Amino acid sequence: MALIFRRLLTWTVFAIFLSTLVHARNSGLNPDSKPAKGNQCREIIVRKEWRDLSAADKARYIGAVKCMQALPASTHLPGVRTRFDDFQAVHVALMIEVHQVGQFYPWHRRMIQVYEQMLREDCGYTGAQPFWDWTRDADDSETIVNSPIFDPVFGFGGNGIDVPGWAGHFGNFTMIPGFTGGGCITDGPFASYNLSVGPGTIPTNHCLIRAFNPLALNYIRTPKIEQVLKEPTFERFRIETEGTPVTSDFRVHDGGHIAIGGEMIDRYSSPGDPLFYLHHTNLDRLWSTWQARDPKRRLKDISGYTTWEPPFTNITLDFKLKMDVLAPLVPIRDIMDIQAAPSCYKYAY
Ligand SMILES: *[C@@H]1O[C@H](CO)[C@@H](O)[C@H](O)[C@H]1NC(C)=O
Ligand SMILES: *[C@@H]1O[C@H](CO)[C@@H](O)[C@H](O)[C@H]1NC(C)=O
Ligand SMILES: *[C@@H]1O[C@H](CO)[C@@H](O)[C@H](O)[C@H]1NC(C)=O
Ligand SMILES: [Cu+2]
Repeated sequence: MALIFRRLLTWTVFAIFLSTLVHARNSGLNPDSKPAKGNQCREIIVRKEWRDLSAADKARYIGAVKCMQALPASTHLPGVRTRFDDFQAVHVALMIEVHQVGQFYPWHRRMIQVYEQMLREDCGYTGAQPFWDWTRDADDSETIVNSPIFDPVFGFGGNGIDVPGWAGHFGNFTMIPGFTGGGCITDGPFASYNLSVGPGTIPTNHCLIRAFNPLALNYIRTPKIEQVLKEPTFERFRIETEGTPVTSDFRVHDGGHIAIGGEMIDRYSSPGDPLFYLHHTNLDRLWSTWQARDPKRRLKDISGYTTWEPPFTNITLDFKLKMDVLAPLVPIRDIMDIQAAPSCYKYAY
């Protein structure tokens, strides 16, 4: 028995050693973006889909988010009371700088990684940031109300109460059909947490609103995912996944926001819904899957303008991502590879 255990231990240590080597080799594919040296990870955490977490791990994640909602704020942005609000307010403050531009994907990757790090360092969470694999809900059913992500105990609570005629605005669309709900959520761990940042840019004391929209599931099914993973350049991948208002119809990024509705379709204050992080983590997973199909090229492929308005500048790997006082500036170069510091995570699938 002891011998078997010792062999197992030796094998585990050996396997960890081996995977370090393999990763060092992979990073070496990338000579002029210099990740190796200072960017090696001590540990790579594994991000899992929400329903693949154990009940205990779900409870630990929700507990850590509630911890963020009880910690004092670090920024001085309008409306903030807690650390959770800080992230929402940073997104409000930077909305125009980080959407429909080259830094859309890198900035959201960084935002989630800083959020994950705070859950771990300041709230004792030991797992990784979970993601919401849209296809698990959208492929088989016409309605998402039964999704485990909306479980009142082991999830984030359900739809808002019915507000007849609730109409959402997202991007250039003045009215999107198909919403249900539209009022305050009434169950789950976040029904008692009023937001103070948003809606939009105006700090207001308000409940978390949801408005499920089953029509949006058309945009987040497997065929759409397979289609965007075939895009040959980052430029096309970025536009074809971020969607409106750059594209005239919705894409996967829009689809997840609209499917949940309410605060989630507010382009400024959507991180007020804790599900924002599961949705955007899945978008990050999509980008990293796309990158992994041709790492030599795609770990360096970045493009797009840096602003909405002229004079236009093309983004480069040296462009610095900011997070107010929540984290130091990092150049895009440093977050291109999720398995290098400061990111240090991977996806379970
Ligand atoms: C939360 O916001 C709602 C309006 O959205 C309001 O009716 C309610 O009184 C607020 N609750 C608290 C405790 O401030
Ligand atoms: C949406 O609005 C932006 C900014 O006003 C504009 O540049 C873009 O062409 C519009 N897109 C569509 C699809 O109407
Ligand atoms: C910006 O990038 C586009 C597309 O890659 C290219 O056509 C254009 O010449 C670049 N502009 C500048 C100023 O480098
Ligand atoms: Cu955003």
